[in-house]
Amino acid sequence: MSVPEYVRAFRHILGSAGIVDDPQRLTTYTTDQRQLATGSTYAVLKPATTEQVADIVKLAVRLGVGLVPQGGNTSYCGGATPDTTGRQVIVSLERMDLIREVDPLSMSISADAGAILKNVQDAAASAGLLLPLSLGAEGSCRIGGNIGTNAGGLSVVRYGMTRDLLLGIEAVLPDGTIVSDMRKLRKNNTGYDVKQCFVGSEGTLGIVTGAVLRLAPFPTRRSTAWLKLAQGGSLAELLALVRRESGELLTTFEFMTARAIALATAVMSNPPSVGAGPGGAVLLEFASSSRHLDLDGLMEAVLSEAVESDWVEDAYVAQSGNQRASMWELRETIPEGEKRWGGSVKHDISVPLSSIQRFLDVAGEQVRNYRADLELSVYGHVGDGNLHYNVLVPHGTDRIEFMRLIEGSLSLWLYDTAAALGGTFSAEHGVGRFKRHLLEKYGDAGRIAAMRRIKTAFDPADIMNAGAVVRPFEPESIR
Ligand code: FAD
Ligand code: 2HG
Ligand code: ZN
Repeated sequence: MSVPEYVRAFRHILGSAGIVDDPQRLTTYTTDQRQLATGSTYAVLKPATTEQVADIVKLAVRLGVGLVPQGGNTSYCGGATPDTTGRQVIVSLERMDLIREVDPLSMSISADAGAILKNVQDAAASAGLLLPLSLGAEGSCRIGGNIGTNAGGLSVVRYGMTRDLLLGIEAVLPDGTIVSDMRKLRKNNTGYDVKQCFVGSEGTLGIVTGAVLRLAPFPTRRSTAWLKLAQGGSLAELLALVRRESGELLTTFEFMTARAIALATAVMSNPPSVGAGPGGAVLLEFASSSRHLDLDGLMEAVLSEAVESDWVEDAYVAQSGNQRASMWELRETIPEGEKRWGGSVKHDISVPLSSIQRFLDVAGEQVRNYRADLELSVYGHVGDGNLHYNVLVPHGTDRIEFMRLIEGSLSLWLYDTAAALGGTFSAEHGVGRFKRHLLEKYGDAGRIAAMRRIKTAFDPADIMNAGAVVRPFEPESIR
């Protein structure tokens, strides 16, 4: 069959509103958000219902067409971008964006997989509840993409990652079978937890079409502080102190170096003048739905203990909603600041909390030994042991060439250091197409074999997002 015949066959299922084949309109879907990879496709399919998803998957199997699920296309590892063969077709969930139900007593929300995260948060908030998944891309990423990458973000320290919030799922398997398990149950020990297979699978095991997510009471009170860290203070010990004294009220513990902060303030119209100490800065937040807790009093007590311990030089507690918002804006603008600087080579490192300081010390030494003039933008969700250890592209240097150079040398030193400390090369951004070689290099052989068995069981023909994460076994090697 020719390309126009494929397009006609998909249009027959989806109608004209359900397919984009105008080459000009395809480009926003075929390049990843960091503009590192441009794939090729002749169509973007936009189903409007789960049944349509099942029908296009069945047709794709019959025609031998590869499918690449896409949500908001905000991910970092090229998993939502087709390859360059021109044989894969994108399945965008953007027309499936309904909030299906908010159930305040069960504290759950169900939504189509194409719903934008911010819209799901807002729907929960209007019922007085919190969807505790929060990230800088929340205005454009979609629930299916959050599940696909097991997104983390800014309140994992309290609420966990997407995996921890998922109660139920609806998904289409690579042969067109619909898995319909949109239950709101906290307890359901009835065999394998199939929904978890889709979490972090980056579109390789099927297409998620709906999800039920766990909600939390909406925090009516928050206390937000900015801590300037002293030289030589221990981040892990500071975090342990804060955790111990704040109980379950801690929602955010975000670390930033002065350089990362400067990148953000350079692009903000009205940046707060909070700054960093010699050890960097921490954005700390406590939140509670209770009207009876004195969060600011607790924050003051915790901060004075931290200052006494010599880990913190100075600290400010936000005195208004505006002050809080601008502290948050500063943190969330760092990725944009890096972009406007001219880009960075990103390392989404995770190490056990007890090794954070060791990682920072060894990695800092490695960067200095590699090239003393390199600048770093280091920040991240230290409450979860996750550092974004990014190397800025020097001005006047070609971004892609620099990235290739660093990724073939310094990046491997950094990943070796993380691995030696029991850490990983991808904390929250996934594997996608860009980090497959790292999975092969650093992944446990048995674990990779198990992943390939799962992939083979779900998708032996490699219809779903071929080229991302792992390959299935060849049929003869399964036995
Ligand atoms: P996409 O990029 O469209 O897709 C991601 C992967 O999921 C792809 O492999 C795709 O094939 C698959 N997929 C998409 N939809 C489906 C579906 N319906 N069914 C099956 N598979 C699917 N990430 C974090 O974890 N924490 C952060 O703090 C964070 N901050 C960010 C800040 C900024 C400014 C930006 C640009 C990104 C940030 N990210 C962060 C990364 C990104 O936002 C997340 O990975 C997000 O979860 C991706 O969602 P998406 O809808 O854009 O997915
Ligand atoms: C964040 O924490 C995101 O802001 C982006 O995960 C990280 O751009 C990055 O390196
Ligand atoms: Zn992050």
